Amino acid sequence: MLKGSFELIGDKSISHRAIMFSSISKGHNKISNFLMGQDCLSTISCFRKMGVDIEINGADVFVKGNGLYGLKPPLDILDVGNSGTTIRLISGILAGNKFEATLIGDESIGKRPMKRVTDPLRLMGCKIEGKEDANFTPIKIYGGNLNAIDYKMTVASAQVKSALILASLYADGKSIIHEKVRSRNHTEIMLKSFGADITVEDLAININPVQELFSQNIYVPGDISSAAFIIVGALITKGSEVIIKNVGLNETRTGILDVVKNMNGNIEILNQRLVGGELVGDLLVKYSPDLNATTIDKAIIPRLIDEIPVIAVLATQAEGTTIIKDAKELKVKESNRIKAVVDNLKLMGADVEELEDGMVIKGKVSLKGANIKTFKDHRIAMAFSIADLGCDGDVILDNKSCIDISFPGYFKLLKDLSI
Ligand code: SPQ
Repeated sequence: MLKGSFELIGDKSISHRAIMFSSISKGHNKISNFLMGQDCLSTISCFRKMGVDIEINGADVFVKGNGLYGLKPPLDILDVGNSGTTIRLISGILAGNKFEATLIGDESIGKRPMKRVTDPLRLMGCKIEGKEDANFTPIKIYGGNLNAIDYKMTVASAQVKSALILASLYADGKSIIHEKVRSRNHTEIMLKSFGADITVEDLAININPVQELFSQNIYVPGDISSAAFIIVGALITKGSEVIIKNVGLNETRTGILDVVKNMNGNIEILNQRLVGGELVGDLLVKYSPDLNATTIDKAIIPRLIDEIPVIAVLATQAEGTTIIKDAKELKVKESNRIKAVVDNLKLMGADVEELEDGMVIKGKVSLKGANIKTFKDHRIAMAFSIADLGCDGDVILDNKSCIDISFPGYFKLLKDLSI
């Protein structure tokens, strides 16, 4: 069982944005509770290569911003490692800067589609070269002289939206980005605090270019996507009771809380407060023996996209048929997360069927130990470490180190909470 309370590590999405926006602001920035995960360290490394002075001190990061037009041409290739957020968002910034830069990443990044970003950036007048018509790395961006855009997005993606908002800061007039479905809005919230001229009307984001962004002190709230593993662990293991402190509760990220409530999970939000424009609170989660199945589809999907692997584990412990659909995007994450979850759950004895855009899971079943293929995907590794908690036998992960991408210290925390 899991017992105790702990402070949650910083949010990955917000940590990336804090480094990027600080780097293109004017003045000294302090970022507290920064996530020292490998993905966020890749973002730091890319901006250092463009002449930004970034110092790490414990969980704080100090960034001396170069100003909106002050980045230097990188002397070296920019390597984003495993980070989709870095490559998508940085492309928007590079498109606005008058120099050439080449982006590469690891094997998984090499398979993740970039046309969703490079196509609209080309429409803004940016010259971009890359494998398969700039769909895959290496991608070379020749930035500068962007025209404004009025663009209807074709995928529900915060990364595409953010890249286009960032490019719009450098455009020659007002841009409008129309979202298909509302996705996480940390870029809009944080850029406004840096002085960007951004207004949001329903699904339309209006951006007027500005001369400069101004430095900030940023506190990064805890990552609800990381909390998700502990939430599910506590819900499914007998006798558990955990308090997770300092969880980011931005409404565009809290789909998992709605799902847990629909499934009759015992979860309570305590001590809600607003920190730097983001809602934060503590979560009290207790073992829930009477979980029921649910359907997860449509507009909630972007609000819990990264939590689906562990929600699937939860569904195996719920009575009835859980349906997850409209989640095709899972196929182009760090791994094909639909296949990875379905195949591994089958190995553990779950009743699960793969769909083109999701999966169907019938519960409740007793899971058994298995050798799990993580595909070096941090969310798959953590989801199946949670499946291990209630199962008969042992789960053996073929790779554990990938967890450092988003949750350094994960196994120590799990051990500290386990009694
Ligand atoms: O950064 P990366 O590799 O894309 O990370 C993932 C994750 O599981 O941590 C997705 F694989 O999160 C994305 C998320 O799925 C982070 C993100 C963001 O910070 O803007 C947005 C989502 O991606 P998308 O493509 O839906 O915009």
